[in-house]
Amino acid sequence: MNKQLILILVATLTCSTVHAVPIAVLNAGFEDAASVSAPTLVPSWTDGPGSTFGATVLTPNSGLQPFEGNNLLTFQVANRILQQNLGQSLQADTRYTASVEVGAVRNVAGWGTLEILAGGNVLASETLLVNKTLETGINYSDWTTLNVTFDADSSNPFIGQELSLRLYRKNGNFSAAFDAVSLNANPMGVAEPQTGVLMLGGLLLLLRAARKRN
Ligand SMILES: [Ca+2]
Repeated sequence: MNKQLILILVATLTCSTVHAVPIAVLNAGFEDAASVSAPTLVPSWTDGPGSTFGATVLTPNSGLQPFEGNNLLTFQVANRILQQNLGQSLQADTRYTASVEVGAVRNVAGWGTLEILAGGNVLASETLLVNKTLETGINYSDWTTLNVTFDADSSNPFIGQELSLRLYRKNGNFSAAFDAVSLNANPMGVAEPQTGVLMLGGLLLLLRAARKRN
């Protein structure tokens, strides 16, 4: 085999194995036992600006079951915010992808929101309607993944400021539930695995053609 081709193949494989780096979110599934005994205090999370005692950790024995573990998070009062400061700063040329599972604990309308922040500034926000009765909503007792993505380029004014995640229920009735929060950071400009696989496929075809010529 041509040495150059071998080097290209190795480089392609190396490129295609780069993965997103998870950023630790504490008590991400609301499983910390203290949550349940003191439901208005959610360990590792704090109330967001202007929000107090809005979040509740439930250990349901009927209706919506937790996406993972024994507990889920919900909000008994609208416009309450739960926030976690992550102890890591916003990095340039990085794609951040946050996700949370959103469900409905009541058969009424509710809105679940997930936000990525740096230095208290909202970088990206997504909201999911939770309502059994609307076709566009999530079915009662189902979970749907809510994803939020933000690309921090080198000119972003909040580079170096601390990252946070926020969960909240903007309006509506007591319905939206949350579980399994996560955040990943992925350096931008790195080939996605799919791209690497495609490149590898092309290179193998070239290799086969070169062999035939010899
Ligand atoms: Ca859980």
